[in-house]
Amino acid sequence: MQRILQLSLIGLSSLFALASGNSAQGIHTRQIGSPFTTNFTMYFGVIISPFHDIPLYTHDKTDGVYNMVVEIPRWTNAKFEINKETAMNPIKQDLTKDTHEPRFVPNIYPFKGYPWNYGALPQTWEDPHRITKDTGAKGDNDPIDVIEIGDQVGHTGQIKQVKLLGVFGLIDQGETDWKLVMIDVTDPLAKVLNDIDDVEKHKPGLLKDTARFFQVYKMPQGKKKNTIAFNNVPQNKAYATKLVYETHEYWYALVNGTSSKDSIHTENLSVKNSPYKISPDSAILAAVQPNNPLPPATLPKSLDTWSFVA
Ligand SMILES: *[C@@H]1O[C@H](CO)[C@@H](O)[C@H](O)[C@H]1NC(C)=O
Ligand SMILES: *[C@@H]1O[C@H](CO)[C@@H](O)[C@H](O)[C@H]1NC(C)=O
Ligand SMILES: CC(=O)N[C@H]1CO[C@H](CO)[C@@H](O)[C@@H]1O
Repeated sequence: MQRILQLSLIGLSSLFALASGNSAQGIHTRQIGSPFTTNFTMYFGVIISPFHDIPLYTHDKTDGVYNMVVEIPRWTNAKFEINKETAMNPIKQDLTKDTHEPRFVPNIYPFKGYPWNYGALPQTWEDPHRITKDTGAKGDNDPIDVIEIGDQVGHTGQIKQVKLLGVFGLIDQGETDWKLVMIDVTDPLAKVLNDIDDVEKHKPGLLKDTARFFQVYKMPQGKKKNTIAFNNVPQNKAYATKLVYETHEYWYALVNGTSSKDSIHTENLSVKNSPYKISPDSAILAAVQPNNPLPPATLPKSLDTWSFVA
């Protein structure tokens, strides 16, 4: 399996248009439109899919270090995410279900936006056609989510190299939505944080408050309190590692044409045996608008306030 999934980084580097070196961290982004509007779109490379073409493993399967795509920087509210329904899966701001306006997560007292850098692991997929045994709920149809607990405030579109510490089994509105707890390998604490128990030792309170955040963060919009599997207790690194491998297999079955992709865009430039592989001179890539970053729109006034939930 591992052999099949391994990507030729050398071949890929030309697609990535790397600034230097051959790591995924050097990937350029192309921005179109104003942040905090429905137009905002951030593409990766010239052009690749951050969902399918950025390798999951930074080195190989054995060292526990992965590439993370940062979607939402710490202390911010805009719900940026890898967009599955757009070709080449750029980052866009999620829209509210009812009014189709850009979605913001409220400031849940005492938090300001998201209390950690938030994003996803590329080349993973929580298969909605499968019920997860330990949660009793189906997958949420997204790449697996990451909370990155290091000191550095990240930026949207950043590729971080992160190590795995554990995982929360969030059941978000009836779907399994794992939240991996990870730390940037360059963080001063990365060397002493090796498993979930180390987090409480060095960052007391963080896990407990993270559990509460996920339970209540949708309540201000009138949604039910979320539940967390295993009585709100995060699982350890060994458990989380198995999940990453499993969601990586599910992703591979998605892009190799085995699993039904439904509305997901699976075009990619690098996945071996993928019927969705396209060439760098494809019309799909040529159709992407040129770089045209515009200044951000004004944030909603509601983001200057706190929401209190019982
Ligand atoms: C989005 O882009 C279109 C076309 O360029 C423009 O007419 C519209 O005003 C933009 N919308 C926002 C919210 O910026
Ligand atoms: C597709 O991926 C799945 C999951 O890894 C694997 O079992 C299957 O053999 C693969 N099929 C092809 C044609 O590569
Ligand atoms: C979904 C999609 O765009 N699939 C395309 C992927 O690339 C192959 C080969 O270029 C095409 O045949 C598919 O239509």
